[in-house]
Amino acid sequence: MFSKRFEKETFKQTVKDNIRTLYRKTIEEATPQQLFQAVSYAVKDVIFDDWFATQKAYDEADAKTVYYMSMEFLMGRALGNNLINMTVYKDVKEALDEMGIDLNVIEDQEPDAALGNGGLGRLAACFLDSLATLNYPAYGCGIRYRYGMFKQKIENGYQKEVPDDWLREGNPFELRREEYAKEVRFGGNIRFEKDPATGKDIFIQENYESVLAIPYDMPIVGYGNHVVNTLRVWDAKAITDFKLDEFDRGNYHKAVEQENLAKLIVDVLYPNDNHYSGKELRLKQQYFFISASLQALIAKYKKKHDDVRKLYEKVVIQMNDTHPTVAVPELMRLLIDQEGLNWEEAWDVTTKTCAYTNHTIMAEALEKWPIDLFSRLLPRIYQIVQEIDRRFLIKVREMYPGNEHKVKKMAILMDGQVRMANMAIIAGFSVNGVARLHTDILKTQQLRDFYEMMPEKFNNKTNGITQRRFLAHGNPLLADWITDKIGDGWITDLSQIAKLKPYVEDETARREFMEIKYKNKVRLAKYIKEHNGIDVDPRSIFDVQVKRLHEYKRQFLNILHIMYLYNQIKEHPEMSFYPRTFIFGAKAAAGYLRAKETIKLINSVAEVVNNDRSINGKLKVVFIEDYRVSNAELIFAAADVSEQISTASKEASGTGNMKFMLNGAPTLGTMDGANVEIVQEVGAENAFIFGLSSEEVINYENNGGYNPQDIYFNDWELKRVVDQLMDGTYSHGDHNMYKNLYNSLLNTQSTDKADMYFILKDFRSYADAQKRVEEAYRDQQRWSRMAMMQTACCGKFSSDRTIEEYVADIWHLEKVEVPSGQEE
Ligand code: BZD
Repeated sequence: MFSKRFEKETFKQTVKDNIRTLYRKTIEEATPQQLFQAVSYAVKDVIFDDWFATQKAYDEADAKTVYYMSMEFLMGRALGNNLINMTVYKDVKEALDEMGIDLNVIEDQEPDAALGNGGLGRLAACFLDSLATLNYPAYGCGIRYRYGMFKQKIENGYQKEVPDDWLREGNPFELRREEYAKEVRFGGNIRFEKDPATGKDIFIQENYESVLAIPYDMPIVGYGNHVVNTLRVWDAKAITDFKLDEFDRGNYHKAVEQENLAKLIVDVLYPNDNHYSGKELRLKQQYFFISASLQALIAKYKKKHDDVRKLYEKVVIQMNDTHPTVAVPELMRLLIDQEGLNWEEAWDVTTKTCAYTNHTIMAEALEKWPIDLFSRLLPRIYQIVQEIDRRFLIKVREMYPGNEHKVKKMAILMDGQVRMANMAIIAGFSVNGVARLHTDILKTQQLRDFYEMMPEKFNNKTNGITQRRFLAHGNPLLADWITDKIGDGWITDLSQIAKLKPYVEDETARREFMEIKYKNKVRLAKYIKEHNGIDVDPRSIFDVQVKRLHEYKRQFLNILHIMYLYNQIKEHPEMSFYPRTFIFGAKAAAGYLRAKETIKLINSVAEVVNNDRSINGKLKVVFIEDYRVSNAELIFAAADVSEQISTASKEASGTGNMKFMLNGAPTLGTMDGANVEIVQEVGAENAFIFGLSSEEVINYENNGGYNPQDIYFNDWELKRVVDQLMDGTYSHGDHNMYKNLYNSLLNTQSTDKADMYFILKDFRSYADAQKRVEEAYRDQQRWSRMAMMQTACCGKFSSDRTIEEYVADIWHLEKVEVPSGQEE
């Protein structure tokens, strides 16, 4: 149907047929949700033909495949993106229009696949899109959480978490593959025997619990190339079926337990980002999907190859942070216990197959499992970890004789804990950071000992984002305008967007660019009105900070500055002030007190400021509820200013920064993560940079911090803002509402250092940068140049570029051409 030419009438008929067979209704009678299902099934048929053709082409090419192992894939919605990548979005829109159906409304029926927290999970999704678009054989491997990232409701200014029942209406784009189910075992004890025939040790796991892992495959459509890769997410099911007629006490209890275990394992995504919680269930989730994925990939390899010692020639495993690191000992186990390799052979395979990406330097995010928990849950795996550690420490002592300090820092097992990052580095053949600054900090600070011992492993892969979702789909007006000017090559080669640079000096082009921005602001204003009931003026500056709520990301700095501006406007009503709309979107981990208090503060400031008629609407504050991939697409398109204000050295890369840039919003930020590279591409004159450098921050930290009281008592305007946290201004007189936030700045009641994230220290520099934003915006000619330069200079930040670097330096894959599945 979509092969060479899209056949509109056939498509329309298929949608009608689907409505009739699925729901026994006519188009007119169908609900929007039913229409979404019917359209999706029509699309899915076409995708499935290409899917099988792709797998066949890969099989024939016997191509090396990357397995991207990740606890998170933050996919967002599939329908619109699939249509974009099949290059039929406009055709389908037109066909549906003729049937009286609005594609936008249909798309809005689809729940986001929110199987991730934030940057790390969304990066995995962008990578899958790029891999398929670039013709590389790839699998994403993860978990099919029953409940994804919670839905956020704001009640009385507070965040409330609501379960995300994303599968309620069924997922039209998934395929259950019962025939590829794998068993995964937990707990019990290990007995070992000598094999009388070979004399080898055999390890037998007894008294274990087990679950059956069932894969669901989701198609990942490449752009315009008929490639359809696979995201494989695992569901869990009890192995012993409930046979009530075989009822007896022991069996019954065991059956109930296994049923519960299976349900529990895949029940819910842990909603913590950049924070390690140490929950047993989390480790179960990790081992569950890793064991199943590795069993499946070895079985697939063995269909075509008989020597598993050469696995690394056809398979590479990328571990997305340490969460999948149990892949190292599990691969060792499968190779030794199931495939009969000896230790040296298995180690050779494992260390040539596994690679590790680090996403954070935050100490509280490091995974360190208590040994007693780890060894109880994964007894055989623990034995293998002990042996990996033992052999590694021999090497450390050889290289650094007498240096037990090194041993202590680099061991996997230390102080009763299993340190997953150390294991990933020791076993991985590649260790990469996600932006240049981040990788440099890893080498010189966090992972310095490892870097000194094995520098050849370390490399940088600056993150990127897919322009297909965040421009072609999210900002169709700008996408069409760009294609008009420079052709559509940018869709698969973002470096071509540099061809826009000459237009920066073209006044008409600049006016058109700004008109598109304005229309996107109107679109967002409408969304805000519908969802928040707040009127915002699309002529005001849209100043946006959307990302997870975390202290190091400093939403607190942003809102303190808004409180400061409000004081100024009240005090000097005559002062010239360009109208601003401050837009926030952020979810806080459910147990993160200060983060939740920050949300309440933002909403309270919004309430006061938005309802103060005396300021003539100069200032508006909006907190967008339930920030997620689908509304992010609208938000990036409408932003004037991109707030990237993390404490320097803390944000490994950031990827939202790149999405704003793509959509023409200059960065207001610190020299942190990928901001550094953004500034390099766009030029310092086209960014608003402020604050301490990462060296300065690290310096303070190594010398016990700084004293925020010095600033507090010497800057009365800032002191007044901080005091307003406690004086009831934003709490209807309640003096305790923000005490955790207040204390985090100045002291005292807490065990943390005061102002750990240098908010007061950076405040003045931030306020100055904000002044420069206002000045720049007032000069619309200057601003339009600056805005256009963002889009024109963002070529580097495509995930296509990132993936090509992974391929060239780490994965060594080859492209496979795929004929259309429709043409057979
Ligand atoms: O990864 C993020 C970093 O904070 C960003 O700087 C970076 O751009 C992206 C992509 O590399 N890290 C996360 O998003 N981390 C998590 O979400 C996470 C989830 C569970 C446990 C620990 C961290």
